[in-house]
Amino acid sequence: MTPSPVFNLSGKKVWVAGHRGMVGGALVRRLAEEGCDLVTVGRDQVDLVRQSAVEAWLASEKPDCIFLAAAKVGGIQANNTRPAEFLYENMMIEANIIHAAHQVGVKKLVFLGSTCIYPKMAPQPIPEHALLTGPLEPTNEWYAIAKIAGIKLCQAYRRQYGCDFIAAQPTNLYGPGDNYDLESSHVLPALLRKAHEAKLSGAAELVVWGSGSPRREFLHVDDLADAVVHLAKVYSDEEHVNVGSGSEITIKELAELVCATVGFQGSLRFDVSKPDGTPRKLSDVSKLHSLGWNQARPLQVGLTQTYQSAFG
Ligand code: GFB
Repeated sequence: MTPSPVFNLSGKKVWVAGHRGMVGGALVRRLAEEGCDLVTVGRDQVDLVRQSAVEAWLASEKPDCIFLAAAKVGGIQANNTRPAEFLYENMMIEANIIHAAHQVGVKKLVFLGSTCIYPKMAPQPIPEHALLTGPLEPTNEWYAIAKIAGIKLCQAYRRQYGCDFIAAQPTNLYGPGDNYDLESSHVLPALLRKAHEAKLSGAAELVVWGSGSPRREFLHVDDLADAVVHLAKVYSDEEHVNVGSGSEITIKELAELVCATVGFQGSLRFDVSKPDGTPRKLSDVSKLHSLGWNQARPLQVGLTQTYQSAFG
């Protein structure tokens, strides 16, 4: 049974922080259905890493609700090679926005984390309470530490000041607005681009990073946005909530699915000089389901939609 809303978005002033990103863009699309007064601001006007800029913006806008989707994000290689940027920028963005939100009396804040917050060898599927029970995956521990700090900020401001700040932990995402740069992207857009270009050029093979054996869970970003808006309305508690599809696939299987979707008929070559990262990362989504959301589209459907909109 779906819990009754504890927060009504209709008529509220809502700021999507990070609206130019993949997640923020999806939230803006989804929130257009909620009858709220949406506000956004670009980095050219407010640099979220600067505390004074964030404080001035929030003091002038005074939103009722914030979706905190702004973040420095990237795939395994970007995370692994730019640790300072991933740790510093994410910690600053979160701390600035969460503290200033408290100062101006924001009624609801939803912080977006990531399933990489969990220990590398967490039990699968990963329950929310696995947080901080073991060492992190080294390729993304910088980003993970920043995201864990964001969850803890929400909890701390709830405990000390009674703020209704919640945290959602999306799994690996894909969809409109994704990054297709092969050096900094995640695996799914990278494979779509590689397969598309290989098909066009008539290449004999496609290079997949790592062994192909890691397992990942993928969620379409529009499904994520729908789940997060649902949580904003029905959820108010200290513990974060996993948001995933509940299904996993190996990277090799993903590469095969991408090749079939794109129509590339060459072979796969696995470049084991590249890192595998965490071996498995499947969210336990029973809490999300118990809160009344269970709408994830099948990967094959989302992949076809994404390929057509990005390359069709
Ligand atoms: O999506 P991805 O970059 O990030 O890589 P993570 C997932 C898996 O796909 C790894 C493999 O095992 C990669 O080695 N892979 C195969 C590829 N071919 C490719 C390719 O062409 N490009 C990329 N990028 N990967 C990220 C974290 O981890 O997940 C972030 O680094 C964040 O912090 C994000 O949490 C959701 O799933 O390993």
